[in-house]
Amino acid sequence: MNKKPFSYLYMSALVLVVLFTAACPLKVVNVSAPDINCVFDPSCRITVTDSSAPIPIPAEGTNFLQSRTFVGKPGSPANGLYGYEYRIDLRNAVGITYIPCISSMIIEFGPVVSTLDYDGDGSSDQVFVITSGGLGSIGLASADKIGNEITFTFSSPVCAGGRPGDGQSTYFFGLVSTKPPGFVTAKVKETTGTVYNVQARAPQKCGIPPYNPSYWNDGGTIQHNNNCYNYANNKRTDTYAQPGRAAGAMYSNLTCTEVYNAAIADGLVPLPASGNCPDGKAKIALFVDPGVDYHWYRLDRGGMWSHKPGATQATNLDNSGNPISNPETADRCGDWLCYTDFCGYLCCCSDEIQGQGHENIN
Ligand SMILES: [Ca+2]
Repeated sequence: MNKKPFSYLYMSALVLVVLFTAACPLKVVNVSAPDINCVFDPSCRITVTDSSAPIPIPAEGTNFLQSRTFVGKPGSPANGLYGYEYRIDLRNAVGITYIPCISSMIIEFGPVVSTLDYDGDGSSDQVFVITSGGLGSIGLASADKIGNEITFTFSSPVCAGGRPGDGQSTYFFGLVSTKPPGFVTAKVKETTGTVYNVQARAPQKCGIPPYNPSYWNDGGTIQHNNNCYNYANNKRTDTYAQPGRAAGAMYSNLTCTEVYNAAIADGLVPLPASGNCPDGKAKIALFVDPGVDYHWYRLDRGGMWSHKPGATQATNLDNSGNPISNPETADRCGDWLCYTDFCGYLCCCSDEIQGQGHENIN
């Protein structure tokens, strides 16, 4: 294990990390409906999926956070991208002991598409607010991104009313991702400072990586410090990650049961009976050479499997030099190691980008 001395080089790396995680204001523009739909559909008509969840503020009546999603159609600027719109509606919420108001909302959204021109002024934008032709009356003061989280601060507090129908709603505000929707927990903040967890929809964090061995086969730091478990999870740690170690539950014997359970302790989930991983997760397979070693394979976006034996190069070939359509039938025996035992499949939160998987492994 290489331990690097604490150095000024390391300190400057830390400073850089801090700079890159600082709040980043997104460019917000006002738009009108149905014009905004033309960004997503050549006929300017979009088909939407709506969901909503109540916000547990101290109020009677009804209130909700609405999540609206749609897909960019061929021939439109947003072809193949996913549109997301949100709206907080307190119009029919009635304060009980006081009139509650909401000041901001935080949602884990991930990368925001920044190449589309929503207001038609010729320059690209990141967030749009539908200030005419749609519901609501309150816009955004700002949208700030820190890491994967975006804080939407409303231009004025969104308040319940003294009787049904007297409360307020935000306008729809929207943004675009390359990833399809999944359920997340948004944080909605009252002006009192109280934060409420509310179900919403946002881009799925997980994704399936393509086979791209050049990232891993650098002949240096990445290749030599990331093993089959790193590769299967598509997460570079440079620590030769061991199943269960990050969770303090590392295997102690090289058996299927122990290594499989150690991976579960890391947060990976057994493959459902359907055979398909949920929530955009990636499918990986575990084998052991009992008492000697374990080995992992991953299913890439193209439908074929690949692996990275220890510190050697990532490859999509088995030990006989054949492409791997099924790791259970692949040749898994070499001169020294023979991974005879199939332990099962697991699902992990990988990513489309090499090395950027989201599981907490180490
Ligand atoms: Ca613009």
